[in-house]
Amino acid sequence: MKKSPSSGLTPEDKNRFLTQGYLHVPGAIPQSLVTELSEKIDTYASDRSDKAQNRVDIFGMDRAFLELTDLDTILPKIQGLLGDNIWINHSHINRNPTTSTKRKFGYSWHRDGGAVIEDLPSPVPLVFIKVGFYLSDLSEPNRGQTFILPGSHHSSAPPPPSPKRPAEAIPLNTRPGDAILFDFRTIHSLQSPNHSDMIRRAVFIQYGYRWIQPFSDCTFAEGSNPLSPVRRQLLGLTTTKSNLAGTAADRSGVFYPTPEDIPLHEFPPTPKRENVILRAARRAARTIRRRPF
Ligand SMILES: O=C(O)CCC(=O)C(=O)O
Repeated sequence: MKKSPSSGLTPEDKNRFLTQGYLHVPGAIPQSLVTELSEKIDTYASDRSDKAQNRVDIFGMDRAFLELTDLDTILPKIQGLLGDNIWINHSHINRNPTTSTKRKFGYSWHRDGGAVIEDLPSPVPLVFIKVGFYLSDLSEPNRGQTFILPGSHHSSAPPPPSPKRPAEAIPLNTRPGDAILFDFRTIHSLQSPNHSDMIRRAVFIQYGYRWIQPFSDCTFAEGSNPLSPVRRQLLGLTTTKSNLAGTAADRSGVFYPTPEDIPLHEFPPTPKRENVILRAARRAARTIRRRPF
């Protein structure tokens, strides 16, 4: 696994993620983005606004969601855990109004990944990480929190039956703008009853190796602003062909990445590159100040 020069993942983060199977990142996104994305979720889920909704392909819905893809609070941590040969192979928004008391609630305990868990021998390695961005205030009980079984990524025991909540399950109490990185092997619930009168809104983005297929449509809406090289990689738009140094033609850059496949090698900018950019910006500012009007 190739790591970026500065991974943004502290030893404490790494230790917590590896032992617990998840990592809570408070204040991962600014409040202005929380407000904007909450409004977007309401817009795209307005046809059945009284029902729980889970809709995929969010960059195809609206480019505003792209702001979540390369956050410097999150992406360097993903790079630190998975390396740079990654892309986004799944995304969805969840909108959960007050839970009806008429139907019995099932927690739907699960690991992510479906056949990945079924097909690979145990212990299954870490091949993707899902990030949950929580936009609503879930710091009080009974607001539809995701519950998690810490450490269950190390076990091959099946998830518990749906209606029960095991004693060791803990709620992920988050504030608007917090993110949770989920090891896909960690058992978690599909939300929990929302007995408050507020709506729970969350966005989920899954980062995995580029050689893993999409879990759902991964399109993106056209717009006038070009995508940055890093976003192009994360959306699967940088794939080249390699000739393996002249030994064999036309091998996919997904498996044999060339430097053009992986702009993430340059992210986040190294301090040296940042200094060059800063110096150039300061020079430009001085020139502008000196120019006579
Ligand atoms: O909405 C949630 O609480 C969790 C979503 C989830 O389990 C999933 O996307 O796999």
